[in-house]
Amino acid sequence: MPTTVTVTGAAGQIGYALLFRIASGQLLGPDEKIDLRLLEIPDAVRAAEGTALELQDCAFPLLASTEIFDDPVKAFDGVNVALLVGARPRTKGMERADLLEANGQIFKPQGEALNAGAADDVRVLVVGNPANTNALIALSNAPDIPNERFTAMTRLDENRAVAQLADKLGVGVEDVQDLVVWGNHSPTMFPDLFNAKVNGERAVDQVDMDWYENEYIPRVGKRGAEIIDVRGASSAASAANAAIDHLSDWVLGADGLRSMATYSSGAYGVEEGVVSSFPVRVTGGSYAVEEGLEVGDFAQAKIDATVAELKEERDAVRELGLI
Ligand code: NAX
Repeated sequence: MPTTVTVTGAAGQIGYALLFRIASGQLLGPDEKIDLRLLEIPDAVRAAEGTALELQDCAFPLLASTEIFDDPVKAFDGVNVALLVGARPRTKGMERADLLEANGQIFKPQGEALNAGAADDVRVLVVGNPANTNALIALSNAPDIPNERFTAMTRLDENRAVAQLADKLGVGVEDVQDLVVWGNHSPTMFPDLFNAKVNGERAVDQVDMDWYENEYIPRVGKRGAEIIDVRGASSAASAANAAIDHLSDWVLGADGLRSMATYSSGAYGVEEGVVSSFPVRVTGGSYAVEEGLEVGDFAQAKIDATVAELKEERDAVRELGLI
């Protein structure tokens, strides 16, 4: 039986960078056939149809079928892997509460639709921003699905952090291990060099603290804005790449620690009930928050600041009746 993979926002720029990689086997491996479902709003269905024509023209041996939907109930019926990419961007004059409300109108019904029809083994990755809180909205509206089946993407932040550190130290990205980011997918996220290693040695010992705090953390946190400034459009291929990394690690396993935003059970003092990025270890198709890591005063203050932002977002969507 093929695995059913649903991608929302399929006609968007991340969708375009993502679908071909999924269909070619980079998400689930070279032996897994895929029933691909594309979910879009009615106005973008035709563009999604165009992408489906191109998928057909690739003649991917693993792509068993491609279907297009504008109804989440149908798109998520029996889904095994759901990539929630489509979201409402912030437009001029929009307040944060408006943004959360607009996205609530997307992620609440999608959570309900997943609850109604997803397969028992469903894995959900929320990419659409504000990703952590959108994941919280979706999981809160899917009471029959265990919370740990919902994750939000901070892997792009992790990959950015790894690449920037490797560049600074003049090493390969493969020499950097266990570099995880904590907290929100926003400029407040915290890339942790205390638990990361470079060629087996503690990363924080190989950099200057002033560079770490005043150059590295802001550079990684504001990388999305830098891409928009230089490219004239937001990150797309790198975001799609991170989504593939996140889900393929979750399904197929990975060495070392990874960053995933997941429902907090209170570990490391992160308030229970927010969706925060944690260091996780993935084995046998499931992940667990790593226990016993070093969190000193510097790291704790950074984690507290990013979690404070998550709590504000959580309170705002609670007030709006979305969770
Ligand atoms: P685009 O605006 O190119 O595409 C979004 C697509 O979603 C559009 O085609 C739109 O029609 C569709 N859509 C809107 N509402 C929908 C609904 N209810 N059901 C199905 N589809 C719907 O945005 P793109 O550049 O692809 O980015 C998508 C999202 O990813 C944005 O929210 C963006 O902020 C977020 N990102 C998240 C990142 C992360 O690391 N977590 C990084 C990259 C990116 O910024």
